[in-house]
Amino acid sequence: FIKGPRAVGVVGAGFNGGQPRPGVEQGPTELVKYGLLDQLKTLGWDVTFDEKFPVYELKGPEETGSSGKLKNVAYVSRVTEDLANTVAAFAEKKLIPLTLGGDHSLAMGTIAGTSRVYSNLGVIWVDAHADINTPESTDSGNLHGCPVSFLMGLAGKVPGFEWLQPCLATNRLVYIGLRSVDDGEKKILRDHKIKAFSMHDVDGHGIGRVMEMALDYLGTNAPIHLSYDVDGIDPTVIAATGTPVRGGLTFREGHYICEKLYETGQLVAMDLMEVNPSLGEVITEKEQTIQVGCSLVRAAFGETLL
Ligand code: 4U7
Ligand code: MN
Ligand code: MN
Ligand code: MN
Repeated sequence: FIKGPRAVGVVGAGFNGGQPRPGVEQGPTELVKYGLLDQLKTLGWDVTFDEKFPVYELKGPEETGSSGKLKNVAYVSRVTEDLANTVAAFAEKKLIPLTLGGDHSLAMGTIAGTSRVYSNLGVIWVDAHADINTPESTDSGNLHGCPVSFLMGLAGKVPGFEWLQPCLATNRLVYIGLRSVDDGEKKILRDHKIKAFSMHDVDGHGIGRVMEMALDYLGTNAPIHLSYDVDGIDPTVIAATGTPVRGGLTFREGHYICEKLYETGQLVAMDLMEVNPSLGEVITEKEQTIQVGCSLVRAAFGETLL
């Protein structure tokens, strides 16, 4: 279905500076160790990889400084700027950049990179979270919760991030899978009328209809960048990720999104983010029962996902 050459440029982005849990920088190494590159070759893809594979090291303590609430500003900025150049170079050569994360702050780099090469780029953002906090709205200060606002220019001018100019219009992104959106983020989504299919919408319409609506919204000829945070999928399937949230996409729903995009031939880049091989929480049946009990009562008393 893919038009043009079947060539993929794999970028290993072992990086954890956008959030506090170590281990996510090992995501790309583990994916490759498992055989991902050979699997792509078996599918008939010509696979190129970036020589920076696999880990983005911290240069020194000066990179871990804060700006307001935001943490590790210089570190995240340096790595994402570098990543933008790598991704843009692959895209210019008509390779499909496949970036293996690493935490989701990396999407500042990947989407900035593809947006340089493709005009009218659309983004499908699969995630439990909206990742659209601004320097003002963020509680955690973790930049993996902020990439969308930076890309859209909603973060204002952030000292240290001069390289990143607004490159994604608020009407060129669609979310799928949301179920843990901060109050400040809900307001941003409403104010800018950003297209979002929460898990409630996936339940109501089915994933087939959701994808139809998402593609219809972005345009059937638009190049599409898929930014896939594995925590969009339910923790019963994807446990080894830093910010799991129950009630996510099933194994099949998660795959359907990818399959449908392949079928359209519109996929021009993909990120697979937030794989943290060192995590995977075992929760007792008692804890789970109490948590789900509270969650059911909150749902019956007006808690909404968006
Ligand atoms: B991820 C959070 F407060 N919204 O800003 C934040 F809930 O890339 C979580 O989607 C962000 O995993 C999660 O820290 C970022 C929090
Ligand atoms: Mn997430
Ligand atoms: Mn994310
Ligand atoms: Mn996460």
